Order: sequence, then C-alpha cells, then structure tokens
Amino acid sequence: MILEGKTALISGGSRGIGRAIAELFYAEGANIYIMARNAEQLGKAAEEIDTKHEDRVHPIPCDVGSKTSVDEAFARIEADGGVIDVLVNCAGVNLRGPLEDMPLETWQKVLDINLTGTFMLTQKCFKMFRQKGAGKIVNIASLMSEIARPTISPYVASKGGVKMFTKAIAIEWAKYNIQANAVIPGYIATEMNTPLIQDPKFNQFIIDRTPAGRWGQPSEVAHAALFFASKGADFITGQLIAVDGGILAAL
Ligand code: GCO
Repeated sequence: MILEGKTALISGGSRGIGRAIAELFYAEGANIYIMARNAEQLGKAAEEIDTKHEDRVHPIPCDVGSKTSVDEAFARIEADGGVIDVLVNCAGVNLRGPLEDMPLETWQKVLDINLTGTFMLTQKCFKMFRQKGAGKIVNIASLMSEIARPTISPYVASKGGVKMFTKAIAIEWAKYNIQANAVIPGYIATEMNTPLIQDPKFNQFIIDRTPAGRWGQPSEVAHAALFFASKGADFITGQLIAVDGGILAAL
C-alpha cells in the first residue's frame, strides 16, 4: 500500500474532492485526519470513510479561515499524538456574483478559506515535517489558477494565489526534503458545482468545451493527489497536474 504508516491531514475532507482523497488515502493504508467546519457532517464522514473500522480516520472540526480555529485544531492533533507526513489543502469555497457588486466580506471570506487557510495549515505542519525529516504538501488549485471565468473573481484570485504559493513553498523548503505540488481539477461533479450542473446551458457549455466530453469525478482528482503524496514523487516539487479532461490543452 502506497501510504502505509503515513499520516495525512486533509482539509475539506468531508465532501467532494477532499472526501475522495480521504477515501483513496485510507484505502492506501494512511492514518487520516480530516477537517471541515460542520462537525456533525465531518463525524459522519469519518465513520463512513473508515470502512474497515480500524480507527484510522479522525475528524478535526476546523474553520481553516480562522486562526483561532486552526490553532485549536492543531492542539487537538498534537494532543492525539498525530505527526503529519502529508498535508492536502483542499478546503475551498466559491461564492459567485458580479465583480461590480462583490461585497468586501465575500472577497475576504473566499480568500481567507482558500488561500490564507492553505498558508496557515502549511505553516503549522512545518514542525511536524522537520520532526520526520520529510513532508509532502498537495494543494488543490483549480483551472481558475490558469484561466478566469466571469462572476467568480475572489475564487479566481485565490486559486491563482494557491498556485504561486505552492511554488513558493517548493523552493523555500526543498532543502528540508519537503515537496509541494498542486492538482488542477477541471470541472468536477461536486456539490460545490451543483448550481452549474443544474444550469442546462452551463452544463452543455462544459461538456462541449471539455475534450473528454464530460464532467470529471472527485476520485479522478484523488489519484493525482495520491501520486504527489507518494514516494515516487520525492524529487518532484513546485509542479502542477491538471485533471481536466483536456480543457487546458485545448486552449
Ligand atoms: C465555477 C466553478 C469552479 C470550477 C473549478 C474548475 O464557478 O467556475 O464553481 O469551482 O468548477 O474551479 O477548476
């Protein structure tokens, strides 16, 4: 098993892409901490992911956009004796609306969760990585790290930031045997994208513009994250893999 004996922390692990990553990492033998804001949903997800009842999935309620909450969450992980080998920054929100009317609070919230949350979790894991003499960070970026689409300006800005932050970590911590890479999911059928899937015009637009002719599945993104988390990627850092059915290649 690829992650046997490893401990992974996955933010946004109760739903969507984060959930699929947690399931795959679990199947590959990892001990897992999952974070999400909704404690009830998170607890339920942890039970469901731990299909073998091995007590290998630990729910840590956390709002990654809040420093207090992140501090508390890490205090819990430390008290639990958890030392992280692999951090997956997957917690993310997308609040849509025209740029001219975008409230500052909306901008701030998206940036706090998607970008500042990634920064805080990354920084928190440093000590643990140093303790182990190695570390892996897998950031979940987005097609919107590369291209933009109207009405999601905070999301686009945050994901552009996640891409460049990944490179910043990679070059600064390579000397510590810490690798940071990012996955670029294309259009994936998750809850976050439900409004888009349910909009017949948008749905058709995505199908027409994706060379593969369909939406992607969360599990398809998880396999790219697993590769970056694996030993096979020990000399790969600061890189991005798009899991997008060919969208970027077609531009
Ligand atoms: C949107 C979507 C985004 C994209 C994703 C593509 O509004 O465009 O909600 O979440 O699906 O980021 O990578």
